[in-house]
Amino acid sequence: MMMITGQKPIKKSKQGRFQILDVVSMMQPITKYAHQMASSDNIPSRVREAFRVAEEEKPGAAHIELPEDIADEYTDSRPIARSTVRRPTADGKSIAQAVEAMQKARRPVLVIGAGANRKMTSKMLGEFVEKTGIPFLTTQLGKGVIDERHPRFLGCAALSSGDFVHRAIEDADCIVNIGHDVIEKPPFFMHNDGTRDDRVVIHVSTKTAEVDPVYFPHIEVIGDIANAVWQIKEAITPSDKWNFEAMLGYRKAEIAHTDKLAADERFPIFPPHLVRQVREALPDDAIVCLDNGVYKLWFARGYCASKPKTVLLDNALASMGAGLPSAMASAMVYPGRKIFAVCGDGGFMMNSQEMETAVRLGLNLTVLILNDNAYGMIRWKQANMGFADFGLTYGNPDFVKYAESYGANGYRVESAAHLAELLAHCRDAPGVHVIDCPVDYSENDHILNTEIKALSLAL
Ligand SMILES: Cc1ncc(C[n+]2csc(CCOP(=O)(O)OP(=O)(O)O)c2C)c(N)n1
Repeated sequence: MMMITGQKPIKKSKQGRFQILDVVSMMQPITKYAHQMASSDNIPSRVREAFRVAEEEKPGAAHIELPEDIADEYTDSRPIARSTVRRPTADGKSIAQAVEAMQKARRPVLVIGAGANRKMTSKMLGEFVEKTGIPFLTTQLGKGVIDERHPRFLGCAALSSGDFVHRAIEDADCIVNIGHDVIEKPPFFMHNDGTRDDRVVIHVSTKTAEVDPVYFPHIEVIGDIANAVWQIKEAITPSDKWNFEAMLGYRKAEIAHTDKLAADERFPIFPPHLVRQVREALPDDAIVCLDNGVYKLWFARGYCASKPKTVLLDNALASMGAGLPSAMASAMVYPGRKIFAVCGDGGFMMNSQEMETAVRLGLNLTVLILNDNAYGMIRWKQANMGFADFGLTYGNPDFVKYAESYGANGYRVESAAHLAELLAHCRDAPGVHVIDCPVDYSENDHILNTEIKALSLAL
């Protein structure tokens, strides 16, 4: 993302410090590049630089501040064209080390993270799994990089620990961590506390690993990730000593557990059932844009993504309020695809005024609000920490009338069957739709904190 903001004149100010804030310093910690233009002659080089930094791995936001007086200057400088850049490829010796470690292992596994969520990497990883049969799991930001209907898919690491997928990782003796990004909640922890840990960890990324007490990989394959995966795939010979039975067994148990929950048609709607319904209502290339709340865990675990970047979610700062804006951006970039934002009532209300923009721009999208009249995620956390339920409930507007007041369409779910009808209707009808869906969160704590851990541990 490239952002340009204005500023009062910097050379001479008639109004003293009025309305002047150091925006560049404010942007610095949250962008890859933040710069104030102090001379129009430098605009082409600074703009070119901002794009270079924003686009280079890992891509991110860049900010330029353009003060009024600089914007008003004349310059002979001309735009600077982009160069053609190829990312360096991984060195052959590191590829050989990785291949040797994987071939020696009995139970290798692939962990697919944020940095692997790129078109060519997705293709290469698909080919790699086809050739080797090595199972894979993803972080939240790696969701959909390989079709999750694949029989070698082990699950998405959405909870911090104790899930079926974590048991599968514990079973591995060689973890190939592809596109690891430290901003994500780690899907596994290495031990540096005397606990025996014989697992070999291979880090495949564009950058060397940032070492911390729970991550200090043994082998690093550094370079373009898609190319590295391709090189490893070409060099590796599948081993007849590999045994994935236990790992796949954990996944089988997870599917059985989720299937049972997803069949529950109670009203207010049960979150695992809602996830199932959304999946069934949407085509493969639909984009689900999650806000941040406890339902994100249900979606990350249970929504079967079959294509890359079809589940947009934030596993870093996880700011509430992102669901509707990311759905709007998706609808603008992909007008031909079905776009669904999934928000909590709390997160939706943080940016709900953007419905005006969505309606004005004529976007086609649906917002599904999971309504519990509370900050459900924090309720769950407080319950788990043994605190009294305090300060987390509130009243909401009438979401149907609220949507209508913006010129959007509003609906309220009255049963599980009605939810299915509404999802199908909103998928097929143009315009902005808002579905107010009462949810039953009463079992979040028990299932996510206790039941899953107990079931996976018993295997
Ligand atoms: C801007 C922001 N403020 C606070 C938080 C901390 N936080 C995470 S989830 C959550 C509650 C979300 O409530 P809601 O959107 O209603 O979803 P629910 O968990 O109830 O499904 C809060 C307060 C955050 N992630 N972002």
